[in-house]
Amino acid sequence: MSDSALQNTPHRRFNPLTREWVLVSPHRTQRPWQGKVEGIAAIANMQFDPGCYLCPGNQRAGGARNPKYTNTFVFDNDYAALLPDVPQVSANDADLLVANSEAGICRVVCFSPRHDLTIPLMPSADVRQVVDVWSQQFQELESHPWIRHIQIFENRGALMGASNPHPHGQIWSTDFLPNLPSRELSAFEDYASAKRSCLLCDYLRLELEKNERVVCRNDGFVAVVPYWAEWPFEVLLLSKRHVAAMHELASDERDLLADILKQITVRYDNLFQTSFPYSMGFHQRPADGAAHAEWHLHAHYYPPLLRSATVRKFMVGYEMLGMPQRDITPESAAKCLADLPAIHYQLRDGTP
Ligand code: H2U
Ligand code: ZN
Repeated sequence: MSDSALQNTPHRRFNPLTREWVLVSPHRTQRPWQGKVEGIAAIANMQFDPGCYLCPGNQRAGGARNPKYTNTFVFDNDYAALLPDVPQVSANDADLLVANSEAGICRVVCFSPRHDLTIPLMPSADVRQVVDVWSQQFQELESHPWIRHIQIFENRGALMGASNPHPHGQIWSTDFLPNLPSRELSAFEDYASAKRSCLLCDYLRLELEKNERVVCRNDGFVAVVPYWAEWPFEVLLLSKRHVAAMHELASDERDLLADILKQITVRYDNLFQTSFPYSMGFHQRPADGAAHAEWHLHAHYYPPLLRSATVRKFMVGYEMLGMPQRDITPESAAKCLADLPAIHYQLRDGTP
C-alpha cells in the first residue's frame, strides 16, 4: 500500500529501534488539526525564588546549600534512586523470582541560575554551556570502570512529574544497561551486521528524501516526528554526522546542538502558547569504554499533550494491554510543528 493510502487506513507501524509496533488510526481524526488553544499554563515569572531548592545560594531539601552559581550547577542527587556503594546481592527462585542489586550515581544539572528561564527562553550561548556540561559529565562518569550506561534526561512540567519549574535535568548512571537502550543496542548491532550501515544514518537519509516528517533542522542536526511515534508530538533528534556520543561532537556541532534544542522547544511552547511539558533524553552509546561504531547519537522527546494545553494523551486501556495507538498521524503532527513560528511567543514583542 502506498504512503498516501495509509493516511486514511488503520495500520501498524514498526519501530526499528525497539522492534515494537504502534497502531495508527488516522480515520479517527477527520481533520488533522483542530487548532484549539485553551488556557495558558503559567511560566515562572520570578528570576529568583527564595523558596526554590535549585536557585543559587539557597538551601536544598537535603540540607546542603547551593553555591551562588552563575551559569550551570551539577550536584549529586540528595534523594538518589541509585547509590554507588551497595552490597552485591542477588536472588533467583526457579527463574521466577529474580533480582540483583545495582549500583549507580545520580546527579541533578541546573541549566541556569535564572528560575524563570527554560531552554526555549535561554540564550543559545547558555544552552551551549549545558551541552558542554552534559558532555563533561558523560566523560567523567564513564571514567568509573563499573558504570555501563549514562542517562541524561529532562522532565519538564508538573504534568511530567517535575518537582520544580527551575530549569534542570537529571543524570542517572548505572552499572547495567537499562531496558530501552539495551533494545536499541541490539537493533543497531543487528542492522549493522545485516546491512553494513547505520540504522539511523539510513533512516535520516530517508526522512530527508521524503521531507514529510521533518520539524526543523540545521547543518548538524535534524528533528523529525518519527514514522513510528507513539506520543502525538513525539520528536526524534538525530545528529547528521555518525557519532556515538555527545562529547565526540566538534565545537561548532555543539553550538548546532544548542540551536536545535531551542528550535524544537520553541515550537513546542508555541504549539499551545504554553510551557510545553515533556520528558526528553539523549541515547548515547553504552558507557563501557568500547567505541560502539554501530551506535548513532540521538535524543527522544516524549510530550503528553494532544490537542490543547489541557488535553493530554493517556496510555491506557488498549495501550496498557495491547500496544500503543495514535490518531493524529506523525505526518500531520510534524506539519503542525514545522509550520509554527521559530520565535518564542513570549519573545515576539521583546525580551520577557
Ligand atoms: P525532578 O524535578 O525531575 O523531580 O528532579 C528534581 C530532582 O532533584 C529529584 O530527583 C532532587 C530530587 O531527588 N532533589 C535534590 O537532590 N535535593 C533537593 O534538595 C530537592 C530535590
Ligand atoms: Zn529556582
